[in-house]
Amino acid sequence: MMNLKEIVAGRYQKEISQCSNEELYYALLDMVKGMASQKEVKKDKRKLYYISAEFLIGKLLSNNLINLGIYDEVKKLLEENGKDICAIEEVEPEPSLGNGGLGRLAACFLDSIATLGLNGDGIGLNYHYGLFKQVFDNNLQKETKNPWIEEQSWLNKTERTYQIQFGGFNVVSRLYDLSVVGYENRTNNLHLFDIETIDEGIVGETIDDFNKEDIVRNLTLFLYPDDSDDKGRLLRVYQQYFMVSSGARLILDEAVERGCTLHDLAEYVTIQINDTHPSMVIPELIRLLMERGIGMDEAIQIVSKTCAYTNHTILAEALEKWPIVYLEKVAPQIMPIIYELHNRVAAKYTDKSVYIIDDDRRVHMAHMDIHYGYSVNGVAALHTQILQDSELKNFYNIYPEKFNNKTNGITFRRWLLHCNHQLTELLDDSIGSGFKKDAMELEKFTKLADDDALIEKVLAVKQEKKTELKNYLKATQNIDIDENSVFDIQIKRLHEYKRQQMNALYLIHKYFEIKEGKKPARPITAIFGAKAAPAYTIAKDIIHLILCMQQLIENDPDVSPYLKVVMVENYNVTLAEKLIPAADIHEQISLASKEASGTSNMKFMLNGAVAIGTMDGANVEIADLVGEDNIYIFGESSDQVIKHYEKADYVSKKYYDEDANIKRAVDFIVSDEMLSVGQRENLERLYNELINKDWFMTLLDWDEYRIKKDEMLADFEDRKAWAKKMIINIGKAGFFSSDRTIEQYNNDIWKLG
Ligand code: 26V
Repeated sequence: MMNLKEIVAGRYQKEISQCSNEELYYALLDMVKGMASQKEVKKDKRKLYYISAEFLIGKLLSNNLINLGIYDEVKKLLEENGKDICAIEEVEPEPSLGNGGLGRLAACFLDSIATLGLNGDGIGLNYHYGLFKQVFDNNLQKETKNPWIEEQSWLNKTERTYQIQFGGFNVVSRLYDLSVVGYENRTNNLHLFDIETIDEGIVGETIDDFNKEDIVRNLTLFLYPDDSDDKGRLLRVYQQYFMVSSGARLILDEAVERGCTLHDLAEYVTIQINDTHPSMVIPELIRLLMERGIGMDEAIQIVSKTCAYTNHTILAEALEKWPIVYLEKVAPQIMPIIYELHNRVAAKYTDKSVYIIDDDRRVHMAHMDIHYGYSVNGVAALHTQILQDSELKNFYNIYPEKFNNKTNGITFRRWLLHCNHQLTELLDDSIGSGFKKDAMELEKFTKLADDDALIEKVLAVKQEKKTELKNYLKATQNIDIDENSVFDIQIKRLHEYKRQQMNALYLIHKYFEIKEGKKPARPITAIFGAKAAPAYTIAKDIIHLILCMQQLIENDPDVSPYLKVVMVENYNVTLAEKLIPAADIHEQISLASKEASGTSNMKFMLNGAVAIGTMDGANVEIADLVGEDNIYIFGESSDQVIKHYEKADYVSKKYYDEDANIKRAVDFIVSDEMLSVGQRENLERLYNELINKDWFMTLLDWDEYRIKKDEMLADFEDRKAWAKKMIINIGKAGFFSSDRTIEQYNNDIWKLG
């Protein structure tokens, strides 16, 4: 370890004990950056680039200390000087470079790539304000700026710059690097591109108060700016082209530095395209290869052996299709290539559903990836199956050999070692420390499920984490929760398919039961954390409903001793690290077929929470592993749901009319009580949506959900039997280590040395 004492003396002419937490944070930042940069990196011939519009990396200090193997040592040194490492962690701002699962997955993957000693870097954008910061005002979500880049930060400014050409003007792209420290292994890089001319000053009071057409100043200000209008959507295309053009140049330059002739690029490089946001890398690479003297046929061939595509959603509205007029405006130089790629497909196939350009003159980004990439993967077994059987069936028929599944995973360094020291220590004591390198060793824990002493300890760890959460929420958000209640947690982006509204309707039902004198065996604390996209009206209405319920119940002395609803403000990685270890129950209740995988389900399981969920995404694999006694499954299957869509036979009004409980709960949304704390416009809109449309079938599974959750809450009271479920969940979580996922990507797709 470098000498913290000396760094502190050099910077501040003080002793550690005399420093503020801020001073210590910056000194540690210095120290860790120094140590990371000193790591020897062997320069392999073949290299992976993981290109993604999002990297939701979370705070880095503790994670880097853990991965460098010096966390305990630093913690002790600080303690000896009267300092608390947790308080120092609080100083670090969280980079908000992602929306949710897709971006967090990319961050877990970088950790595992470095930990497995693989030669692979990330490529993305250095958004200055990132995703918005959520604040609640009058029970409504408001979006504000989320600046995270400080004078001293994890970013390293490099000398690498590129001229990026847009239709009619240029910008200068500059590379910033962030070290990705593997667990007791090599250090890789996250390459984040930015523009030299960015101007944070152009943003007014609200986050959409800036000139969206002033690309030279606004390009990297926000992640996914509001895309409800043309200008916002165009800005996204500018961002995407900027990212891939900068990235493609970096990739080619580095390959040449390693001795590549460009004709042999596919031996030197593999590029993983994370969803369709980076898909323009395909035509851009072809263009750059041609610019460097390679013929069109050969360039297309080379790129087709270099790029691989991961699909993360089957939601039609999330599969990008950019109008040709947008691309002509942003990057006219790649359009001739896209036409050529399209024409080659059109010459071969008569089925227009596999074309790149459709009759409305839109470019289907995923179609380009599938035709001109060498691998297509889904992110959980069910998801990949659905892609093959329905969503991408016509492509699967052409290229069965390209399709493969890679079930998602999570890094255990952050989601166990870092966020749950107590459980880590208990595992260390009971099964040894092998699980830290080989997650499958957790399986040994399941053999101890009947050990009474262990059961007590597992319950004690959970209790401690619940108390920690209680204290944290009190200190940071002034929210009071009862650590002896059951903690039921749903945290994820707000989307109708994830069905937070179904959970809310259950809680309204509980409210009525309590009013009628039917009290739960133990108080329930239902916790939500979610941001809604700024232009997604119904999602924001659901947040409004939950916040109104929070207030209404809080003010009702008949109900508040037994039920508490909490929506935490500005849910992010930092909050997830506190919430997940404290959960008793976690909600994975998406409409079957819609959640590609989910990854919080894996994090909760690893931390000893039990799921209530549908047979969707990775829940299916979790259920297979833990068995039916250790997970609460309900609801219609993905096959049944897909049939409802095909036949268009789901009518939510029918459920509303025929089930008195549903009717009572839905009506309560527009009751006088609710309207006394909420806005009529929002609540009525949500009410009407639920009974007249309900595209994601909230009411379909509601009754089964209610019955299952009641059963679960009753089971929770047998503490010993419940602890056994916790132990099985923890012990079976090894499969969901992102080290396993990355090993599979490497064996099947990347083939790095
Ligand atoms: C993008 C858009 C763009 C515009 C309109 C609406 C919309 C909705 C969603 C998205 C992003 C979809 C991609 C995504 O985040 N997928 C998530 O990926 C996770 C990692 O594989 C996976 O665990 C989640 O199930 C999946 O939803």
